[in-house]
Amino acid sequence: PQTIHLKDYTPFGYRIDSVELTFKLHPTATRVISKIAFAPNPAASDTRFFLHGEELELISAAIDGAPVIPRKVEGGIEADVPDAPFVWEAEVEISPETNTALEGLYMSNGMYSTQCEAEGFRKITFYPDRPDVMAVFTVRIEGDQPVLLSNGNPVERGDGVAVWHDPWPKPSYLFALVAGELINHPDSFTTKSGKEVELNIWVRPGDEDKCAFGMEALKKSMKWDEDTYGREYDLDIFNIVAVDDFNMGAMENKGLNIFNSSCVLASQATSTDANFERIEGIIAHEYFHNWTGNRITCRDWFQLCLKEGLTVYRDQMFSGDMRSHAVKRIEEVMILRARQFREDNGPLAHPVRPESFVEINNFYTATVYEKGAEIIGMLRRLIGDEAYRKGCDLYFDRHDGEAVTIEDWLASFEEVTGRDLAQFKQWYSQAGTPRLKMSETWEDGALTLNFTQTTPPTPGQKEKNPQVIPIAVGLIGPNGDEVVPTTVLEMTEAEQSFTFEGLGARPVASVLRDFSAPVILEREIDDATRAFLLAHDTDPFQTWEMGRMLAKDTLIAMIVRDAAPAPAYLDAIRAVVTDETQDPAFRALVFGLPSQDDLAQTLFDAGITPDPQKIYDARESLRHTVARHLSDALPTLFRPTEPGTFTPDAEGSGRRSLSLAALSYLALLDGGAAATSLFAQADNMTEQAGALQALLSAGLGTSELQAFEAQWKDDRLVMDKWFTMQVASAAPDKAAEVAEALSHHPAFTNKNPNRFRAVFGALSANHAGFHHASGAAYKLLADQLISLDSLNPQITARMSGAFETWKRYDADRQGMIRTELERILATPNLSRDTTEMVSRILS
Ligand code: DPP
Ligand code: ZN
Repeated sequence: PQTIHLKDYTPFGYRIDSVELTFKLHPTATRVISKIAFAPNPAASDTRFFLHGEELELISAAIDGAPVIPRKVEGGIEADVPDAPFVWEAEVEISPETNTALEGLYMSNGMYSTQCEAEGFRKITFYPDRPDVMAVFTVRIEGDQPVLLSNGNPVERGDGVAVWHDPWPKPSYLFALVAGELINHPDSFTTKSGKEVELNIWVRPGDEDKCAFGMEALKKSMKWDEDTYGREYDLDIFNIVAVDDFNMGAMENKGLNIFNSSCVLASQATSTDANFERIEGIIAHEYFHNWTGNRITCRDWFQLCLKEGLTVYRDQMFSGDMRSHAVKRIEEVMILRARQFREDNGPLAHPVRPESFVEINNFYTATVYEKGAEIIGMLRRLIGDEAYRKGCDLYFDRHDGEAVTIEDWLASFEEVTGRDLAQFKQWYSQAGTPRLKMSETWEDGALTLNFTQTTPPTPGQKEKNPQVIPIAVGLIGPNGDEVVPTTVLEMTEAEQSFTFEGLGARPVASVLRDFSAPVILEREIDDATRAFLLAHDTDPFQTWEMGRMLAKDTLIAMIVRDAAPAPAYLDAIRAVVTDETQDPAFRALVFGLPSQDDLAQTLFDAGITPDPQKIYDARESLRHTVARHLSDALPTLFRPTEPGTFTPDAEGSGRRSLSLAALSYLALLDGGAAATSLFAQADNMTEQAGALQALLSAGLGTSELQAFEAQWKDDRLVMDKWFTMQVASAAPDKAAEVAEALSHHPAFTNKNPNRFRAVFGALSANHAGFHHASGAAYKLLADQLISLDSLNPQITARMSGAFETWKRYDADRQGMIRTELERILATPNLSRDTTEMVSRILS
């Protein structure tokens, strides 16, 4: 397969004045007729007329009305064209029903749907399928489905036909079409300039009672983008469609967002609080793309973070405004560390703006998304809120309707601030997580913080330069009062010191408040100082972080030295979780233990080969100790929601998360009595699933598991939870067996990405089970990936990331994993997606 390089970018030789598409829908023989007005692009030097096309049967083609036979070339076709504007016409045939890759036009449960990002449009018709070619589309759909949707505004809605016109120029990856028997949940929104917009959420019959929450989230998002960024919606209609078979979470197609049903359908009985929170965030994310992604898009796929990092940042701020910034920030850091730091530490590490790729689908990563969002947060912290908003306004004004680059984005901020962002820009080009070492000196009322930054080598990048690191610091006096409020230190050198003068007594420094930069802070700090910060810091992230470090150190000592759990940790968490003055959601977060994967990475970083079984045993042992230590407090902390009072808001969700955290410890003491009764009484999925989870993780719950299946066998999304919970809570020596058995369950199918992930995503997330010494889980996952690859390369490639941490483990495990990876790679006709991923993991 061919490697594509950022440095090789050249503009396309033609611009497009208009696109007219006609779809004659048929499950195995859909006809797509295209009429495209091209004109030479004066800005381009390469005049080759190449159109992408894959898996298309060409029926006919014509240029300016005269039939032509284009030349077939790798990945598409070429033709000789006039040196003046011309009209290209083509008719192709495609087969949506047999399209299991879920890319292009495909069928899912009897409905037609599309997914074109990144390069799916080339499976629909011949086209310059690249984001820098933007055009105005008119789409005619002929089909006997009652609902026929595409982008833009409806022009004609008749029997068996619909015509849609999208006035905003867009790249092909934002094209969408949906046809099926769908029911809408309608509403409307009046924009700040008084324009009324029709809103719809379209679902399969039976799901119409699960749309109200998503609709509220959409309206809040529309309002928030007006209030916070001054961005207004720009069409007469905004449609959202729920689709069962979908590779991603959702897709921001212009005016027609398509969602994985798991990311939009919500109800008290079937969705957990975490589902509600995620749905609200994803609806916002896709809506926000209308400006950051659609109106202004990416010049090429190397710039993916331009729209994704920024839009993730925007959805994070939205969720913080809707819920709690403190809790949201802690959750973001947990995800960043679990996914992005993990990626950055292994063979798949890559810059936020990669320099080359084989298959772009492999770069929809935690690095592009989550680290991309952190970069926006750092930029804002460095230049301040006002300059950030001014820079955004300038970016929107200057580039509306264009396909641009990271350089264009940064130039807007350089202009409004007069700053040179050249060094800052390295956050986009340098892979790897910077290590920030800190020491302190205290002399004559002055506290000096000395920092050193280094970034370890990553694939293809041995040498690293110092980066710009905003370090938010506050100082707490010995009596617990804050003596210096949060100050942002701007580190630009490899080594740098910052001094705070005129201090009476030596304060304790609270460093990297709000996790002000995506770095690993290495700081000598004793348990007493941590406990002091945990009790007195004004920064919620730091208090949580201190609790987390105490927990981690305790676990590491238990794993490495068979130490007993540290009293400092046990006392500290008791103080926080029983403190009724604090937010229950925050207390629940402090209650949670670090993940096994996190502990494995920490051990590896300390030069110790992680033993997954030992990690599991230590964590289980600590769970029992915490349960006993807090046995008096648990019954009061466990407070089930009064039947009939459920609300899916931050307040209710926080209360339930603390209560359920308590329940999971209680289940270790009471033989499952409290959980069993909650399971029977709960009127919401959060508590029903939480009770079942508590039972399963205490080794109980067999009959509840059966009852759950009987109750929910007809609900696809709830059944995904049923599959996941069993694999996630299986004992290390049983995990592969449980997953294997579930893969033979009549409701299992590898054609539905949600179901496949429910079982095999859960298997790879069960750390001790996946890495069990028998190697059974490695083999099972490899078998599954090999059979999935020919159906759905995108999901196969993504899930092969389960092996990305293989170099952490002992020689036996490494040998077994290498065997499986090589076996996958030797599969005949392995997809480009999986070939690239597995090769990178092995290298
Ligand atoms: N649908 C994916 C997202 O919104 C890709 N654009 O992030
Ligand atoms: Zn996105």
